[in-house]
Amino acid sequence: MKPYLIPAAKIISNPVVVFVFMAATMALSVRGDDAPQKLPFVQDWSNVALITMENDWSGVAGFVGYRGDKFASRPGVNPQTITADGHSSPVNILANQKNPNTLRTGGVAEFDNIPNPTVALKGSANASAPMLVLNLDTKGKQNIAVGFKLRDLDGSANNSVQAVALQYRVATNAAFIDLADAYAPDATTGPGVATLVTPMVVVLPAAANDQAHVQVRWITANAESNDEWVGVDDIAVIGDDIAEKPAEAKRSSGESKVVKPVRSPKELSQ
Ligand SMILES: [Ca+2]
Ligand SMILES: [Ca+2]
Ligand SMILES: [Ca+2]
Ligand SMILES: [Ca+2]
Repeated sequence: MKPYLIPAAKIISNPVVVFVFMAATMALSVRGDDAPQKLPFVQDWSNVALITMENDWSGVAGFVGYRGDKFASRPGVNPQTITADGHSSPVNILANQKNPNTLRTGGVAEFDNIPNPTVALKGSANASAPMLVLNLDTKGKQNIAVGFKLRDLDGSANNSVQAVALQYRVATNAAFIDLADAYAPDATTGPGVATLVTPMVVVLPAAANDQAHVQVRWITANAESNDEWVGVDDIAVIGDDIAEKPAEAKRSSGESKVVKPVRSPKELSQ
């Protein structure tokens, strides 16, 4: 960010610069939550100070949660089929929550007062398709791998078929594209059990390589019975550097590709 490099003395001596700088800083703070994040990127939600206020994502680089009101027409819709942009639904985070068993409100929540803090999703009649959106900058990267764990946090009597889908898009005004390999038909078990962990690793399609702005979205949908909280935890996104063409190849007219091996899911999870 160039403004931060301007010597303080010059800023103070120029009121116009001061005004422009303040305006730019304010704009950045408003958009800070959906600023694309460079790779490698990790978020395990262990810093419980990132989210402190209801519906405020400004402290969490790259993430915004939405409640997804009326995004599912009825209970039991497969969230893979919900691909519309979510910006029209309310920005949502139920901050500083203590107990997934008793938090009946659906939406996106931060459980920071449990042994392993996490952000989580739960559908309801109102929050019919809550979603968590991560903004990424993949410039110079390829083989973009997204790893995460879905955690059943809900040890209450609820025992729903709680499906969670992962989607992505490159243009932020396009429909999302579902990633079938990362679909969890039911990320929870029950009743009275909160132990299931579903680890996932998926390599994004090549369309996500080398892009200034890629969005990845986790989305669930109101289940037919009482929904359960599902944590979206231990998120890691990595990519391989796009190799420069060797000098020899640049001089010749032929297309010489440098192919790097894709990392296996086993390696990623280590
Ligand atoms: Ca965690
Ligand atoms: Ca918190
Ligand atoms: Ca459960
Ligand atoms: Ca339900």
